[in-house]
Amino acid sequence: MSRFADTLGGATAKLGLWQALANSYTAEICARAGFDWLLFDGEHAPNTAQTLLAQLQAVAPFPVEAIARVPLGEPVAIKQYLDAGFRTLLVPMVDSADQARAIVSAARFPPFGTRGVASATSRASGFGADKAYLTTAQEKVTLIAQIESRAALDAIDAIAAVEGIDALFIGPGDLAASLGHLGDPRHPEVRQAIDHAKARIDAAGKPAGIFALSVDDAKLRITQGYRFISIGTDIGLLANGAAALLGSV
Ligand code: 3PY
Ligand code: MG
Repeated sequence: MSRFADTLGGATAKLGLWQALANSYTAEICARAGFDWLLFDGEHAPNTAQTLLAQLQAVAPFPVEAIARVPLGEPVAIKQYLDAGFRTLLVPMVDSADQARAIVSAARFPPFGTRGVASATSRASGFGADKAYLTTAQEKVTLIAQIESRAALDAIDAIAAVEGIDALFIGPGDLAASLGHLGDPRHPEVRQAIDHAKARIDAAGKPAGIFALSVDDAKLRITQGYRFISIGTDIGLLANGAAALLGSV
């Protein structure tokens, strides 16, 4: 399977679904639906490395990219998630180029970085079956930095220029909060900031992704040239479906 970053240049945007139920059964159901990617959330959802692993295993038979969001851009979660077999990581709250460089370092084995070594005991290496894993792991990994604060907006050119940061993903919720509009990601100032961020990511020649706020917002983001878009959440589908069913009978 191609590296996720290498699939983002195609004619159509890659559409994803946010997984916040922290559940392998529902992950498997969602994987069947045909999304290009699913995001398993280690930042806000009640996940552990073990629940994330169960979800990764549940979706393995399907042609869907399993992306994991680490709780924070620090080495422990980055190595655990990569060792479990996630190839694509979304890192929240990346506010500076230094942070971005530290994230890249944590995801690469020496001499290219500082990732701790577990080879024969990691699922990522096929429990040792992939003899070349240590030297080829880096070629399979996609790192995505989240842009979701005023500081990140200020540093966006430098963050986007970091070698090893493959794509940037705008988080409207935290960005709104950081700009003084908590809970109002549709505020004009937030919209403007998002458009500015997208333009700077484009200028850096890197793929831009975003969390869409609604179906209409997702369609808008497609026309704006975002390369990967979260178009909904597992919780939203369940909550809306449950309420709609009850209301319709
Ligand atoms: C945010 O909106 O802040 C997110 O992290 C999700 O995209
Ligand atoms: Mg966020």
